[in-house]
Amino acid sequence: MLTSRYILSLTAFLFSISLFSQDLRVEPMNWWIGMKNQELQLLVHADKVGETVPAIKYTGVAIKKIHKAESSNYLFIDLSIAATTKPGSFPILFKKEGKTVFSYNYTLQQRSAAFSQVKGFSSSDVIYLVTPDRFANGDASNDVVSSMREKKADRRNDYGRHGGDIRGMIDHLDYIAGMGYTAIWPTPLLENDMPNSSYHGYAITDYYKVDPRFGTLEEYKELAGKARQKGLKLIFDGVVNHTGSKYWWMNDLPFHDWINYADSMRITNHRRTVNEDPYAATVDKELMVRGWFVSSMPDLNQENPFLANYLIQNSIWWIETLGLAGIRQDTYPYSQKKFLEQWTCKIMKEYPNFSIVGEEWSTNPLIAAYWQKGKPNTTGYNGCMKSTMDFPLQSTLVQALTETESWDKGLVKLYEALANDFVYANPKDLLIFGDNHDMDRVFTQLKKDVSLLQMAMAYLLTIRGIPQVYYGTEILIDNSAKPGDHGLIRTDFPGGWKDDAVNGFTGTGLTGDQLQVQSFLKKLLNWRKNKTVIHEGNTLHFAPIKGVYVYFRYDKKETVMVVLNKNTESTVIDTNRFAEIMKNKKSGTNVPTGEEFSIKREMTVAPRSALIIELK
Ligand SMILES: [Ca+2]
Ligand SMILES: [Ca+2]
Repeated sequence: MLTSRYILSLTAFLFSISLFSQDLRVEPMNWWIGMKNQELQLLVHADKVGETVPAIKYTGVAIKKIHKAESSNYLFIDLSIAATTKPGSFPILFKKEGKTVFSYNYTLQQRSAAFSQVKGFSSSDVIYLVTPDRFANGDASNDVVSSMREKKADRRNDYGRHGGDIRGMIDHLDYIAGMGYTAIWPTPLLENDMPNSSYHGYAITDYYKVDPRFGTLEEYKELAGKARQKGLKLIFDGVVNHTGSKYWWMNDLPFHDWINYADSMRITNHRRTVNEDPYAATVDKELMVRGWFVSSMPDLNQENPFLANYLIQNSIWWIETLGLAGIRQDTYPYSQKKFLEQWTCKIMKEYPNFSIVGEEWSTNPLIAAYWQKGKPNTTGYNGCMKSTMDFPLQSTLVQALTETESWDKGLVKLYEALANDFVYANPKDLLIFGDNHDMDRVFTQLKKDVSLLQMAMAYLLTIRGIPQVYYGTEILIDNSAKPGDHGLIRTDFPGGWKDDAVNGFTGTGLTGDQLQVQSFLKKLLNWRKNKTVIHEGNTLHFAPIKGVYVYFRYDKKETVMVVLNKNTESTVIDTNRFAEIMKNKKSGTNVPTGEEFSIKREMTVAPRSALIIELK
């Protein structure tokens, strides 16, 4: 029989559970002292928390303002955190009629001095882009998480989860660093609790949670730390334009205008040029930035100042938590411009050496140039993003290598594309690539021609810009069986799963072609690491003639000559034409082979090849 005292204490215990352990959410969950911006806005979510009054007693921390939302289940609290505040924890008490209804233990840590000065990615880097679900399965125990909406892992389904994870990336950092890459960009690792196709990561359902099928926050921190030790910069794939439709707040929005077209979903018109177009109609501009990317991804209204703060602070939280070197921002032109200015500039103010690259999928250099910091724009957009993606060069490179040569086709297109550099504020900060996770594998685009692939890679690794290579390009992963199929584009890296017969990491079972391209890239990537002439040097190029395109990268110390011969037979070139740059250079080193040779007037270039020569 229960004693009355026991009943009393049990009641008190249950009461305290109901008060303190309810689903109380405070975001950001923690913060730092020593940030340049000493203001912080907390989002608080709990049942009727909007009817409470928060209180904090901690020296240096003051509540400046409390904002109620339209939903009574939210509060937004503006804090100021003085520079002199000591690191530590304190309770935030939420009181109603004098009684504490909720309590949250908030922690302020000292900001990392090293992270605040972190050097972003630049033209001295080569980025390895990885789709984590498809790279390596380092922990089979997280393949299926029963509480998640997508119940199965199924490697036979191109659009299912295959089980790759953070542990798999950690396990293969030595391979990535050994190949000569200096940065790694995993596609998003945050929770995507969606009923299907959750593997790709772009339908985030909690901005503060690592998807448990990829691992834990501790593992993400371990990845960041170990990558840093191995000289690999970590890039975060950010998605601030939209979330997944199963985002936790979707059933209880703080404000009606938190989401665009919250009542009657409309899909964006994808007419991205409205951002630049001086004649664009308002109706088209509105639909472009407010329409949903797809019906399962609600569009965020970044004009709501609380949402804007939430997204900016979230990005800073991840940079400071992981010591990130950069952010790749998804669907960049779909966000509201004023927000993009705030988001980029506030991040760059906290981390002056950081790098951000935005995805603007346009093959028009005028559109790509528009978003780069330093570009004067008539529409008044003035963001702080240093890099933009060179989709124009990507499509031109493939055309240049696959078209039959003529006056206006083939290599001349590549030559003329580079002439467009005059529109960019800073061409060397463009992200250049042969493919990425959203388009056919470059090997497929180049019709599975190994020689053309090597020429494409030689070009990307010697021309201006920040090269990015999609995982598995080095072992000729292709999707030629189903062009355009995103699931197959993001195919499993062989050797990433325990029982794989072929192993791209060790070389077991690779074909001669695969081994050759892997070793060619390894050589070139490692050579490029310390070549400031490639990172920062000048460029001089000569109009292509008869299927041969010659360009030079040079600075005060060095000159590198690159010859792309597209012909299917060996071709003789007359080096007298390049006298203005070659001057009296008498010999050179063939970079991929290491072979030394003397420069003669006539130079024979092997069929379908790239010759990269350090001139002496
Ligand atoms: Ca796994
Ligand atoms: Ca939008």
